[in-house]
Parts: sequence; C-alpha cells; structure tokens
Amino acid sequence: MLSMDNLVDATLSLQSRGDVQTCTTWKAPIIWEGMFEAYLYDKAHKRKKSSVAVTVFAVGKYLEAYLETFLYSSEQHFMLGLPVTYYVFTDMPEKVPHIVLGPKRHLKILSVHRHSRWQDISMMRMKTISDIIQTEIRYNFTHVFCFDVDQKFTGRFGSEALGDSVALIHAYYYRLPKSMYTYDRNPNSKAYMETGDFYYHAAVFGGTWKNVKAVTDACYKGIMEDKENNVEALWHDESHLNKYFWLNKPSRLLSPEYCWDDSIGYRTDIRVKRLLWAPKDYENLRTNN
Ligand code: 5GW
Ligand code: MN
Repeated sequence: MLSMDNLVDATLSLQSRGDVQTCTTWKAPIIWEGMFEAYLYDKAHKRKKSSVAVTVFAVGKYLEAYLETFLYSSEQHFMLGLPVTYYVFTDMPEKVPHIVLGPKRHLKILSVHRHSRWQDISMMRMKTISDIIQTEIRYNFTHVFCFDVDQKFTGRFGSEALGDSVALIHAYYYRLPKSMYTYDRNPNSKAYMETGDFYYHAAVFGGTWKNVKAVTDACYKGIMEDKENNVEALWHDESHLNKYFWLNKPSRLLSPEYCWDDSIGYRTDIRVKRLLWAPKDYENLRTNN
C-alpha cells in the first residue's frame, strides 16, 4: 500500500511509468508526469480548501535578476485555482515588481537584512521561514512551499505536488549511484551523514505548515550548532535539509521534472519540464553590491 497524504493519492498510477522509480521503500509516491490525473487533484484540494503560502527570497542582485520572471511564470503554472500568497523577502521592498495576480492570489513583501556572506543569505532563510510560519502562515494556510528565486515555471506545478512533507529529487543526482551524492561528510557537522535515500534539492521543499516549521527549525538549529563549532556543511542549508529528510522521511517526493536544469541535456524520462533553473551569471551575481 502506498502511504497517502490524501485520499486522492489512491488514484495515482505507480505502474504507468516503467522507466522511473515511482515509489520509495517507505511507500511515499514520487510524482512523475503520467502518474496522476490533474483534475482529480485540483478537485480534491479545492474541496479540502487547501491554500498555499510561497516563500521566496530576493536579496541584493537576485531581485532584479530573477524575481519578476519567477512571479510572472508562477502565475501561469503554480497551483492555479488555489489560493496562493507569495511571501517575498527582500532588502529592497520598493524594487519588487508589480505583477498582476490571479483571483485569490496575493503578494506580501517583507524586509530582511542582507547578510554579507552569501552562505548566510542562503542559510538564514531557514530561520526567516520558521518565523513567518509561526507569526502568520499557520493561521491562514494549509501548506507552504519554499523556493529559490532563480527559477522559472514552464509547465504545470499543481496540487499533485501538495503533501504533508514534500522533498524534491535533485536533477543532477537522480540517475547516479548513492556513492556520488554530495552529502556532508564531516563528522563534526550536524549535517554529517554516511548514506541516505536520495539527494534532495533545497531549491524546492514544502508540506503542511507544521511540517515545514519542523524542517526549517531543525535545519536552523543544525546550522547554528555548526557555527558554534566553527564548521560549515558542504552545501550549507541543503546539507542540513538532506540530513533532516534522512531522519524524517518525506511523505511525497517530486521528480526532477519539478526542478530541471536544461544544461543537463535531453533525458527521455523528463516528459514535462515544470520548473527550470534560470541561467546563472555568477561573476556578476556573487560579487558585492
Ligand atoms: C548570492 C551569491 C551567492 C549565493 C547566493 C546569493 C543570493 C541568494 C543572493 O545574493 N540573494 C538571494 O536572494 N539569494 C537567495 O538564496 C535566492 O532566493 C536564491 O535563489 C537562494 C539560493 O541561492 P542560489 O540560488 O544562488 O543557490 P544555488 O544553490 O541555486 O546555487
Ligand atoms: Mn538557486
């Protein structure tokens, strides 16, 4: 038996994809194109009154480089038909672009300080997300999705992705042996792990507000303990996220269709690209001011 986030998961067809893994050893579904009936998910979540808070950070140069495309494309593809509120965290609130939003969709801008180290910008997201869930999201939304801003929606990213605890399989590693997963290997870090189930990508994770609160709290705690011990995990917040999902199995996995990098090239198993990595101009983006 499949473990179920929702009764509608009984309609998932795990056999419809012979070319990929559609279920984990702990019976969580891995969502691929062809496995689900979109309209059944949309109907079920409308009936249940699911609502989604999106957190996205656009600090420094990332605001002008990515935010408009992220938001505009999300309005074309992300959870259409459900109430969605974007929580945009930025150091330049006045520069957030004005986007026309669909019905029942809203955008909130929140100020954050700009950390001088980019590793800290990335890691401190965990604390900020936990705080906004505690003060606001928990009273108004059933689910939360947390996204990197440097991405663009290009296909349906719908209610089939909603679950109690949702992790995304990193596009670079889904076909590689576990020995190549880049977990943190330093025993002094809280993120240290010898082996795991999958290599998850921190650019997308979600779940019920309660579960996302638990994920972000655990990751923040690990990050702070590492700081006290003068260590930093190999891939920062992503290493801590991988450790969390190894100890606390996600109830639902998203295939790399849900966060693909076109520079990987053509893959027969990627039938729909739902979210694409935006091209990176590291030279420009990772220098100060
Ligand atoms: C800047 C320089 C290096 C790394 C990160 C940043 C950075 C990240 C930034 O200056 N401003 C910012 O808002 N971010 C947020 O952190 C964005 O939401 C971004 O998508 C997220 C993670 O950083 P990325 O996307 O550069 O990380 P990777 O793992 O995709 O390379
Ligand atoms: Mn990114």
